[in-house]
Amino acid sequence: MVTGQMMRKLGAALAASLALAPAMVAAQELGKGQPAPGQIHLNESVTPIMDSIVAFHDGPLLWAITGIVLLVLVLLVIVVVRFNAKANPVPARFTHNTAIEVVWTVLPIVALIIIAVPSFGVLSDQMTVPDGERKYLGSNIFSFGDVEVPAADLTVKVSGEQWYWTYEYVDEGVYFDSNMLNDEELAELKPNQPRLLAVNNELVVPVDTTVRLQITASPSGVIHAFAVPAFGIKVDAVPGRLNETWFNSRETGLYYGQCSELCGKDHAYMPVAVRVVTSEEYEAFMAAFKESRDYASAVTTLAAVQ
Ligand SMILES: [Cu+2]
Repeated sequence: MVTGQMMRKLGAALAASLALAPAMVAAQELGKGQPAPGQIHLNESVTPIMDSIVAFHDGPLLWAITGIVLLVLVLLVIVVVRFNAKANPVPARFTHNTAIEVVWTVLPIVALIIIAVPSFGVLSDQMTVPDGERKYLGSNIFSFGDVEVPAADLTVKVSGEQWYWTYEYVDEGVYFDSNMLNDEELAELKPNQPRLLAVNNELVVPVDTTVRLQITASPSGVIHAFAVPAFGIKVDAVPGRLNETWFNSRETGLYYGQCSELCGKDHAYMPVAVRVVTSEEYEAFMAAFKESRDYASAVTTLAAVQ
């Protein structure tokens, strides 16, 4: 019988997903700064912006989508049970019902407003570079902002090229290119780093420092998008336009992201890698970089990425 088979398949799928659950938890613990196999939640947050995104997702968004899915499921079950050909051999002939049309217009509007209110707060936080005065939402997205963030201390200009990123420390006047490592280079240079995410030159920034990002793309190029999930950043990189966002990472480490705008043939091969180091390490790196104007020799002041 078809239903029996379906039930058995459903049971098997349920058992499989339960068996996967411990693996998922372990995978998430590994997943700081990068995705992990079996991961089902967002990357671990290390910035106030990502805190608010996680709180928004786990709070109003999850409740809203769960409620909507259950409501639609109940409506579908009612339709299937009460209005199938056997239970309801003579269908009604009417095509309009003003009351129900008002309800199914107004209810989605209310749901969207409930989602929009905290969403706009998070969005304006993302787009407003800290001046030291403004307070940010952080994980309490229903506050009017109680997280203090220091004013931006460092400006990095990011440019999307075909197909890699360039980074410029605007105030220091030094810049470099960042290219993905292919499989041979990865095995040789950084064997413990993730495939398709590891790069030759990571962007180096200090911990607990507000970094202003100015994001653009090559004038003769196409639109890219600069994204680092653990920081809660995703901004379009548009030729001829300077978009701004910021992050302030509270933890050192290596954080990966990817170009998030379909930009062309190597869209999947232009990852973002940001290395957050202590301020002493950053000072030494930057002094060496300004002196030599060569990223490869400056980065030797830091421990090697393996
Ligand atoms: Cu791109």
